[in-house]
Amino acid sequence: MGQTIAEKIIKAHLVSGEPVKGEDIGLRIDQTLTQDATGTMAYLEFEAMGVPRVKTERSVAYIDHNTLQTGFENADDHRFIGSVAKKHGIYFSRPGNGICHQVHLERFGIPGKTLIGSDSHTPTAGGIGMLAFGAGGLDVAVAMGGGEYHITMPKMVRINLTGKLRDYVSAKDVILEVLRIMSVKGGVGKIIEYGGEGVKTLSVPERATITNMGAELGASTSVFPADEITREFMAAQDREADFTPVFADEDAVYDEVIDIDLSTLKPAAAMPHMPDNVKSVEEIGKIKVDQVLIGSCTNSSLRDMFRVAAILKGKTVNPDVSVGIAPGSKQVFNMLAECGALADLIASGARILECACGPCIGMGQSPNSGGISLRTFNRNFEGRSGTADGQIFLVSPETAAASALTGVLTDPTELGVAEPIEMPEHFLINDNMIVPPAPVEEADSVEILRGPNIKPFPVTTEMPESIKAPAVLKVEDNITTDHIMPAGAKILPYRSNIPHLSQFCFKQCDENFAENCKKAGQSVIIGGANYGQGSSREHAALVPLYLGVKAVITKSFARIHVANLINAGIIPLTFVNEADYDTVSRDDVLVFDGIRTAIANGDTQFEVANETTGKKIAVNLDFSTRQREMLLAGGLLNYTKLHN
Ligand code: MIC
Ligand code: SF4
Repeated sequence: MGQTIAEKIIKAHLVSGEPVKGEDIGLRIDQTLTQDATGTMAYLEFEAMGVPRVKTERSVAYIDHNTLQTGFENADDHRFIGSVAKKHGIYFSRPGNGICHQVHLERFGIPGKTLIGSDSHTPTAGGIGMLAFGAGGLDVAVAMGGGEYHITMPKMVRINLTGKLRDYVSAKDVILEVLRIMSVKGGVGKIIEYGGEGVKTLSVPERATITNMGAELGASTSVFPADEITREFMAAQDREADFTPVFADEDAVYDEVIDIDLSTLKPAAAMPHMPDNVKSVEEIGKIKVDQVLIGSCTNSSLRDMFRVAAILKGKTVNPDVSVGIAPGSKQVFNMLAECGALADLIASGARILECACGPCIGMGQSPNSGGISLRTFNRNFEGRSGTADGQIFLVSPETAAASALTGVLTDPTELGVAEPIEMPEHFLINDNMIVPPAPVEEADSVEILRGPNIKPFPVTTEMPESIKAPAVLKVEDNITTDHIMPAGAKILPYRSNIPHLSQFCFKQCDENFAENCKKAGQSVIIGGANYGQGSSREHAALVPLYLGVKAVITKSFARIHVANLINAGIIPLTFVNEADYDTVSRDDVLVFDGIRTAIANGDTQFEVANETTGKKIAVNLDFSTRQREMLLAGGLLNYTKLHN
């Protein structure tokens, strides 16, 4: 039987388990990446493991998230990461060099290899045929130490692309269509592979836009074949030697097939406040716009910037719209400057931002009260922009640029025929902002620079035999990690200071969450479906751990978050009967009598007693053997220590 792309790469990297759908498998990881908002914690964890030098083929530490330096915290964390990188064999991409996923695609990604990154959009590298997963910092630390990365063998979905996109319809519209079809839960437990004749019409950056937002589907990852177009891209990056073709077999078998005819797609937008709330721009109509932001790891390539520059050239942005543009990398920025397109952007009145995540993670550029903001980003969760009532629409660079001129949401196909975009045969290669690690013989003398913002991470203890705790919080479906542990300019600087962060936990859902947890000592959270979707931030598990959360019971979990909970030693449970969700109320006291023995014995179900109502709640203990051992040990760090 033929194999899919993912099956081939998994087989070549399989260290433990059988690649049977639903089974736990351990993979050898060739490359890792971190960014600064999750990196400080990941490197503290790596240090705690006591491994002197990374064992991967390539590990890169990027500084791209916390670049707004309103105090010493971010700058200190950057210096800490830089020094750890130097000492332990990690390449360090300095602030200003660009967004991790964009730079990794340009300079480091290799088709057919595996990559994990402490950022949920790591699957961007699937655009060049890499099997790339977003993961918690601790998983990345373990992989840097040479450990396996564990996932549940996913189902395989094929998205069959035919036809060709019309002028001014773009890759963003493709992934928005996939989101419309599959929803933010539709990708859970699946790898999405793109294939078909239409693939040949898409450049590498366009493919990367599509794999990037596979994260919003909840998918394990997304991947394109590595073909002649990939080879050309890599050759233009002076990296042809790293190219290997990667294809699915003709007779590969998929669990699900979705057909999309590119030529029928229209410019689309994801409306507030979910990436799957998709309608065509035409259907939404010409609503007035207050802000337009172009950039982020989804849409900040040279191709995207050229398209925007061509639309804005010789024109002025609408007087009522604030327009910001952040090129994705120094390479993109530099090339825009050299060819004069940057001058067109500046002349139009756009505000040029540094090449970093910036407004995507609420680091500046929050919109006005109730403001409508069109963004080429990937997430429009409520409050993420930094303005609680901001209305964020996710659109393509073409739609963003056209609307920046008119001041209303505008279908860019109204612009008529698009000038073809000439991509350079050779990108400008200058890696002077990537600092290589110190040679092994000098590593000992590298001093780690630790600022006062770095606080130790919460201590985990072995799981007790029984737990008795109140349900301090009950939340709905689709709770994101932005709800659990908000980001933004005011909070992100404390990513290495869990005690300080804890006061912001779940603030959007319950002002007094942190206080209530502290009062209760230990506690339980009740959630709906797809709990923990969105970011890979392990802080959404570490902070509840610090606050005494012992278990989370939900209808279902998002993949990375459930792994982070287990890594932190918090028990993730799902209702056997979803209707039981309605039988638990906030503050009910729940008793988990004999939970340790049940998990140790390999039981697949367990009864939680609701002491307040007298009812019993059946929950699933849906864990692999390794996950059971981790939970019993009190998390991955304790487990790793036990097994080394
Ligand atoms: C995000 O887009 O939410 C982030 C910031 O990149 C996160 C990582 C984080 O929370 O630090 C992600 O997607 O993993
Ligand atoms: Fe950065 Fe936004 Fe991409 Fe996250 S989604 S890596 S914050 S640009």
